[in-house]
Amino acid sequence: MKGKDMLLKWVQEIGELTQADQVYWCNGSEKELAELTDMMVEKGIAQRLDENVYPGCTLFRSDASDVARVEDRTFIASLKEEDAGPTNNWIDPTVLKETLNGLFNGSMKGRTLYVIPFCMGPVDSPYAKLGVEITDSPYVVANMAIMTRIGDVALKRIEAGEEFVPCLHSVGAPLEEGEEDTPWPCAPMDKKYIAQFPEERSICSFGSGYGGNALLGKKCFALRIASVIARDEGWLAEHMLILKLTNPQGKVYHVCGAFPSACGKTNLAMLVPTIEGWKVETVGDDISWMHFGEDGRLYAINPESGFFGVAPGTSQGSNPSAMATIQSNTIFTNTALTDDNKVWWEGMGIKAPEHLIDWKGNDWTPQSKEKAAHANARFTTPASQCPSIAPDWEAPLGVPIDAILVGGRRATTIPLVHESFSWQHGIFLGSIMGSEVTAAVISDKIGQVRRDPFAMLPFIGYHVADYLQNWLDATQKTEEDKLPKIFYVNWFRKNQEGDFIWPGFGDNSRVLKWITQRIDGTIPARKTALGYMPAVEDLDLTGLELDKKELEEILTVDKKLWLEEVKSIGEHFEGYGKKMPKELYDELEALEKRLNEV
Ligand code: SAT
Ligand code: MN
Repeated sequence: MKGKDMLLKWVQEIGELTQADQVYWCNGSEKELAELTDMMVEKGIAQRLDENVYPGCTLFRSDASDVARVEDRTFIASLKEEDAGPTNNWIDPTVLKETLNGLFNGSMKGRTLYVIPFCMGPVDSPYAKLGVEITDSPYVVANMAIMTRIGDVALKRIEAGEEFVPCLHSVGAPLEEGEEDTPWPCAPMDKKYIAQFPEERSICSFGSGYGGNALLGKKCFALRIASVIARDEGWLAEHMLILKLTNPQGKVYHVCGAFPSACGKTNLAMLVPTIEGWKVETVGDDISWMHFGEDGRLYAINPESGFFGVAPGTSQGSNPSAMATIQSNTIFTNTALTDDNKVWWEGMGIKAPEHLIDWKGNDWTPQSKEKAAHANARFTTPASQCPSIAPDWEAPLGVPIDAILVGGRRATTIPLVHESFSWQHGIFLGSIMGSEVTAAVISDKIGQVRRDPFAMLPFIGYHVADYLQNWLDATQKTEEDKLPKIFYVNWFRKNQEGDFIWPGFGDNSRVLKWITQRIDGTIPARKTALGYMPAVEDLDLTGLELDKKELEEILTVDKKLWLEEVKSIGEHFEGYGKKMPKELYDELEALEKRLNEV
């Protein structure tokens, strides 16, 4: 959609369809956000935390059924089914629109319709994209105000004639005359729809108020719709953190990392190195839009302006920068609440108090069987407050990327780190990524390994084979030696006792150091069947006491397990259909051959 007139027309149409009580245009001011928050506190939708400890912070509790993304209810409604590919749910867009029209009809009765113009990317970036979300959820407005640049800054660009993505959202719970509202209205599962229309470049989300289902700038726009735009325009929209790394000599590197939801992207993006003289600064923790610069290198911008991070497990030890960031102006969702109005969650590094109110609003004591915070409890917090934020995190043209990490949670098989032989081999590594499913999605498969190419399985807005082809095509846009080096990492290997072998968190800087040495060509590597790997001695392990045998184990190729892996990768490729690029089958064959040679 384009232009102010189209926007006004669309808002009017939706206002009539949904029968909202009133329409409110968000300007993005601090005053507006403060008033909205006051209103939500007054209505009992939100609770203010202790102003002395957590100024400007609120806590929300979701409905117990509405706690994470819903992939089964997420649709890519492309004109042709084959364009959605085998990994997406597809419904004919005409049919889906009819269903949605029925659902949105009167869905905002008794509620305010908020219009949120928003900008994904720095407002002065030529790579930024505009959107307008219509929602009946004030919680969504408050979150969007943190996660994106909302209001007049975005409206100005729309008024100047730029295209915008219309994003329609309703919690799907109209209020009849005199009916009392609930703190977290939403619709039952079979009425939830998270719908993307790739050709039209529009989004329609019904029935859920949570995270990626409702904050439509995030996964729906910045990944599903943007991946389609990126394919058409020749760039990349990816589920990746972006970090800036400085070595003791002051040399700077930028690294992107693709990891599935709840696999530590936020922690890695804010890592505090445990090795002397190294520094990590944060550019983004979830999404990276990468364009080819005039010099042929890939440059990344973070389209978001906040972090929607997993609370459980976040502590002074695991992520001190996140802990400092969330101290003010932060929205907490589904954490536990202490008797003195502070938040608490499992893995916060603070002993559980004798009494809490759990995420469902019930009394909780350390004897309780259930967790006090939901495993997917989240904080929504402004990036600008992060002590590790890179000074140039809003650079309009982005930062040049030196390395791309791919990885997931795998207790076995995948070594700590290996480097690809070539760009094509690196894309192969991204395409075979597997990870244990986390609580970031409502699923009965939590804990089971699923293939998740570039951590984009739930976020590719088109055919997965075409998506992988778009990655391969990078070598036609630039010379291979200008492209980032690709590394496959796995921080999550476990020993026989089920304990993690690698300490992770700040110690991941040791792996990052090896990666920069590989970029600079200052350290040799062992050539293995999988790729280039460090020997134990090649890693800087100063000050670490680790079991050498276990370390060797996570830096070895287990031929038997890998031959099984090859079989499973073959099946997974077959599942992607005939369009799968031949280059990836070639890589699989070459891998099998190398494995059989050792
Ligand atoms: O709920 S979100 O999709 O925004 C979080 C995630 O799964 O990464
Ligand atoms: Mn994510």
